[in-house]
Amino acid sequence: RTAKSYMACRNDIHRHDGPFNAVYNSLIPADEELVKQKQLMAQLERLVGKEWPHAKLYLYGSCANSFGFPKSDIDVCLAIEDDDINKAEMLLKLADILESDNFQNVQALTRARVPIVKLMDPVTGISCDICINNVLAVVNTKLLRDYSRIDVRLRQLAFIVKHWAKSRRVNETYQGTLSSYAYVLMCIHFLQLRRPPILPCLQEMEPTYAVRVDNIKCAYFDKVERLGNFGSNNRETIAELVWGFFNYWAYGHDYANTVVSVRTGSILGKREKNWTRRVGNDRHLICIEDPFETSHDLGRVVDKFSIRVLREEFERAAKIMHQDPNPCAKLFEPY
Ligand code: 3AT
Ligand code: MG
Repeated sequence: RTAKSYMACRNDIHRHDGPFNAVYNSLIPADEELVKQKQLMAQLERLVGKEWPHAKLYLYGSCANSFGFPKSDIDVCLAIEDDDINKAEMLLKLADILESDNFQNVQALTRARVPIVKLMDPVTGISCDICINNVLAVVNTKLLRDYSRIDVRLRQLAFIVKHWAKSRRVNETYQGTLSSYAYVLMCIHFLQLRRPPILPCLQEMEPTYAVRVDNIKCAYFDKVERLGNFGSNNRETIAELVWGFFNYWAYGHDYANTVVSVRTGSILGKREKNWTRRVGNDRHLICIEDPFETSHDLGRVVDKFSIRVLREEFERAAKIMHQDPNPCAKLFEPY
């Protein structure tokens, strides 16, 4: 393509804002769902409080980070400050309590990587996973939610990327593709690097929120309402950003040498993180640094087969954004 036709296609991209906005609006959960979630949480708090008066319940994941789709399962963390708890025993006890309270499909998965109790609430129809002391997830949920409050374009972009990833089946960590959490971090990072930026780097600012979790210091500026219209000098619209996002991951990202880092709002070298070679099953073929657990690469689930699948899907999406007269229809075509 000539530079001229490329620019023409970029300038013309705005006509897809309407369809992308329609997709976004169709994906936001209704308020009644939040009401039901609160109702279920109150019920769980009552039951847990009877047995463990010092325990606290927190929502985490997509039901609380503002990037959740309608009818998603909810993730709950039971936090208890007690050094000698036995998680497995506690989960089994919790499962007993829930079962006696008429919850359905109650199941304690004590040997999972993150041990949980699963349940279904027949009153609200909501399914729920409860884990114990996964407090880092509660904190990273808050970070994502705080970023989403700064500029609506993050939520729009992330919903569209998540919807694309689910439609194209590249949101399956068991198959070596990326988690929703990883995709949202990729979107935040992308918006931090726009010029002018659409999002700031909250962890590089004077902290107004600080907690220590599992010996990791988690601190950042969380008074985002004070930022005003941070991104307003950047006028890019949703269609342009979707275009730019897929273009970056298809053709712009240096997979061999770099790491995307929301923590620093920049691109780091794999070398400085010591992520240059495979260690065990961690291959670092696409590197996304966890904002708090900085030794953790969210791309570590990706292997040499799934990296190809992923990159082909990024290229497919970029081509559709460049060429297709109706990208919204094609982009989300089921795999
Ligand atoms: P879905 O809408 O369910 O796809 P989600 O945001 O609930 O999206 P996940 O189910 O992937 O995302 O994860 C639930 C939460 O668990 C999100 C994040 O707070 C935490 N989490 C997930 N994966 C990781 C990880 N690898 N490291 C740290 N925290 C993680
Ligand atoms: Mg989830």
